[in-house]
Amino acid sequence: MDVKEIRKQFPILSQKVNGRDLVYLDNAATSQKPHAVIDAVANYYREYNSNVHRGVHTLGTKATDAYEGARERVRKFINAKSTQEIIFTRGTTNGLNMVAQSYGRTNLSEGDEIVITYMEHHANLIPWQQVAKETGAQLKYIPLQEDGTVLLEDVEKNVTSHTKIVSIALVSNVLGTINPVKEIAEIAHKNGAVLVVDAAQGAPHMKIDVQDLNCDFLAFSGHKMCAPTGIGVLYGKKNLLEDMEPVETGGEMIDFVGLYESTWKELPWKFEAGTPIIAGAIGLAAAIDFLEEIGLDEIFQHEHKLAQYALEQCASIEGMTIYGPKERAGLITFNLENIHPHDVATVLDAEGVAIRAGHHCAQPLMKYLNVTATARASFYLYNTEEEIDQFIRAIHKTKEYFADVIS
Ligand code: 7TS
Repeated sequence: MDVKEIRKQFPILSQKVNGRDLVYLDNAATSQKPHAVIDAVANYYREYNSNVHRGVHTLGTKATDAYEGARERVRKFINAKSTQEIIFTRGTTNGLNMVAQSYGRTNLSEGDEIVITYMEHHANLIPWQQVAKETGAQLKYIPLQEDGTVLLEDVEKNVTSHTKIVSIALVSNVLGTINPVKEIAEIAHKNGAVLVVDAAQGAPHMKIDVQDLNCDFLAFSGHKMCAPTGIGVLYGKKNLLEDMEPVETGGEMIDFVGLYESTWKELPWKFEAGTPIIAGAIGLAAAIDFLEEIGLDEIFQHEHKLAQYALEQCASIEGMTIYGPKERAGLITFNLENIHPHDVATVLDAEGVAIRAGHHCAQPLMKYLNVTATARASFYLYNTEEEIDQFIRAIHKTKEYFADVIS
C-alpha cells in the first residue's frame, strides 16, 4: 500500500490547521473523501441529474442505471445473494431504526428478549429501548471482560429461548474491539433469534461477507468509508425482509394505490419511500471502487499496524490510560490523568491534530468504564506513522502545558 500516493487522492489532507500540517485522526466520526468520490457526485449533478425509476428520458435512464448499478456494487462488496437484500438508507442509525421498528414491532411481544452489549453505540441501543417499551420485550446486556471483549460463554448465558433479537457492533467505536459475530450468529440461530450487526466501524476497514457471517441484518454508513454523508446500507435476508412492513410509505414504494388501500413494490423498493439518495448512492459506489482497488485486507493490515505502533508509543506515557483490548481495530481511546479529554482535544487541535473527545455516543459504556468522557484517535488508510509521532508529541505538549498550569 502506497500511503503517499493514497494521500494525494484526498485534497483536504494537504492543508495546514493552526499553522501545522493537518493530522486527521477522527475517522471513526467520519472519513475524508477522495477525488474519485467527489468527482462521481459532481459528475452526476453536472451531467445527468434526474430522478430515478420514472420517465423514459435519457438523463432519467442514466440516473436510474447509476443508482441501481450502485446497489449491485454494494451487493458484491458484502457478498449478498441478491440486490433485493440491499436497501439504501441515510446511514447506520436509519438502518438499525428500520429493523427495530419493522422487524421488532412485528416479532416482539411481552416476555421476549432483545440482547445487546454494554459497548453499543446509541444507534444500536435506543431503537431497542424504544421497541422494548412498545412491545413489553426486555432489553438484556451481555457483560464485557476487563479488556473490553465479549466472551462467547457470556453470549451463551444471555441468549435464551426467549431471545428474539441479538444486536451487536462488529467493531466498537470506543474500544476498537472486533466482535466474533459469526460465532454469535450461530448462538442466536440455535436459540431461534436473529442477529443484527452494526457494521458502522467494520465496513470501512475490513472485508465483510454477509453469507459467511450468516447475519440476518447488517447496517453501515457511507460517510465513514470515503462516501458522502446521508447514504447508508441496510442488508437483510430476503425471506425476513419480505415479511416485514415498510417503515415509511408514500411515493416510489407503492405498486397499486386505491382510495383506502395500497400495495407495495417488491424488494428492495418497498423500503425506499420518496426520492432516493441518488447522488449518495453514486458516491458510495465510487468509494467502494476506490477502497477495493487498494484492498480491504491491505487497509485493515495498515490500520492494525498503526494502532499497534500507537499503543507501543503510548505505553511509556505516564498517566495515560488506554481502554480496550490489545488486538483491536485502528483506534485508541484514552484519558490523561487530571486533564479533561475536551482539554486534550483542544490542545491537540492547536497542534494540528484532530481527535474526538466526549462520550462517543456510548454513555452506558462510559458508565461501565467508570469515566464521564474519553479522548479518541481513530485511523484510516491515509494515516501514517509520522502522523502518530506528531500525535504523541502533541500529547507530551498537553501534559507539559497542564503540568505548568496545575503547578
Ligand atoms: N454504530 C457505531 C458503532 C458507530 O460508531 C456510529 C457512529 C453509528 C452506529 C452511527 O452512525 P451514523 O452514520 O448513523 O451516525 N459513530 C460515531 C463516532 O464514533 N463518532 O462520531 C460518530
